[in-house]
Amino acid sequence: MKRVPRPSRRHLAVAGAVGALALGATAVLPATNAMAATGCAVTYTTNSWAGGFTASVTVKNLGAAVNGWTLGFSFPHSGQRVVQGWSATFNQTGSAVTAQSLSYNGSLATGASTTIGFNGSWTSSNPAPTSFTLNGTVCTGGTTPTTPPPTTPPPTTPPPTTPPPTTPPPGGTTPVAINGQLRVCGVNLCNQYGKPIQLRGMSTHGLQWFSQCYNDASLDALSKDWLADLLRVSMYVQEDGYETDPAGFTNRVNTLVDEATERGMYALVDFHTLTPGDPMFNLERAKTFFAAVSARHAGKNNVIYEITNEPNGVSWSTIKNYAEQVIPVIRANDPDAVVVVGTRAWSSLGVSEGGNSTEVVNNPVNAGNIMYAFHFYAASHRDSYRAELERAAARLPMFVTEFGTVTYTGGGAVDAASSTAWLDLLDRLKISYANWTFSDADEGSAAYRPGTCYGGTYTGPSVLTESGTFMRNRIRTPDNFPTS
Ligand code: IDC
Repeated sequence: MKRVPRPSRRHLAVAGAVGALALGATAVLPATNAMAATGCAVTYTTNSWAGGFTASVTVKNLGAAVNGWTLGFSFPHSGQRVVQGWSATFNQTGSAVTAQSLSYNGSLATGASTTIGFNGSWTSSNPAPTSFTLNGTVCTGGTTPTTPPPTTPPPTTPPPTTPPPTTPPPGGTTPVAINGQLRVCGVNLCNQYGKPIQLRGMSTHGLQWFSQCYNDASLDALSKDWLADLLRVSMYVQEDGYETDPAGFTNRVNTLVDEATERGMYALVDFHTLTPGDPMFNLERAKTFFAAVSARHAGKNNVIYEITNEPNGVSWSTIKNYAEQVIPVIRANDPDAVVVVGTRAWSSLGVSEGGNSTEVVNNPVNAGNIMYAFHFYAASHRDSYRAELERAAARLPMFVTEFGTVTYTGGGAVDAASSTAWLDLLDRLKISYANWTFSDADEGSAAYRPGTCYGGTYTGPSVLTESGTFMRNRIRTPDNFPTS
């Protein structure tokens, strides 16, 4: 532990003032303003199981507006630890915890509230903290911290001879019921227990061409026959897509997100930019679209946002600039949602235009809880692309939001050997993926034979293409999501 020289009284007083100001550290608030934050109220709720818990902490500012805040509290019991937090930067020293606001939730007007949370661990008991501070001011705003009793009793002593009970996932066995709200932890996508998971699923084709393929029967097949975790909803912006009917396409996306939700699948909302390759061309459309969609689904825990499909012919710094303008629009409505950012050269981390992932590692998007997209087509992209993805995945949270078993044209024969090598790599690295496409397009990448979507039957071997058969076999294998 770092040894700090004991400050004199005078230094202490100065340190106190700086501490108060630190709440608004980046703001030009006079110290008195920050000090004027005389009140706050905190609601602390937990969902607890043997040895672990998820805490949700809502902070209401009853004092003057602040721009940047730090919440402080102490755990009553020495065995309580923050394991993985979200929507704030958590630090724990001994039993004292601080949670510092992020760029998107630092401004709290008088009367405004924000919710942060964390996964924690505990040993012999898990009581709620009894006192909170906001920028150093004690929260006396009246809300009593509450801790419902653990849903499973704490371990008994002496320890049982049978293995400790595993907590059944609350509320069912679908991917979303088990994993809940996802968040990025390190380079992984983690579930509500703070454990890395991989989502495996399918991408729609362009909604402007294949909406007949997305109905109750086909989505039931995807969830119950394919056992998919994820539906990527591909909404082209050009090529007769969103730009021709923003309200209509926003509705179609919203409906499909609802359909995925009903079936306990995650929904990946793909703003499918392709030509032109500069995402800035669609910046205003992206802001309008994501403001609407994120507001509509803010209360859900299964929505992931993919803000640009395949930037091409543009620099990484342009893509980063675009991301840093679109992400705050989403976060304003849905602060916890994971956002995926496309990468240079058709989401190849730059490789298809002669670059590599170093440009992202050295200049990441300035936002938390985000991942980066990587796309490949197995018959066109092989070892050198696999090597670059593996290298990048050690440093960056990666999500394969689109790939094909065929060539990059979307057509041609399935390359089973390369597809197997790719999926084995993604499984080993726990990289989530969506396959192009869950449709009956007349091209090798489509999972269903042409005409299937006019027939109404989506199960059984006769409706699947070679790619569909291959992908269904891969996706159907058990997920074994960790729940403790
Ligand atoms: C392709 C479709 C094809 C359609 C074309 C239109 O498979 O039916 O005519 O788009 O632009 C991508 C893109 C994706 C492509 C796909 C296959 O994200 O839109 O779909 N692909 O070419 N990147 C690499 C390959």
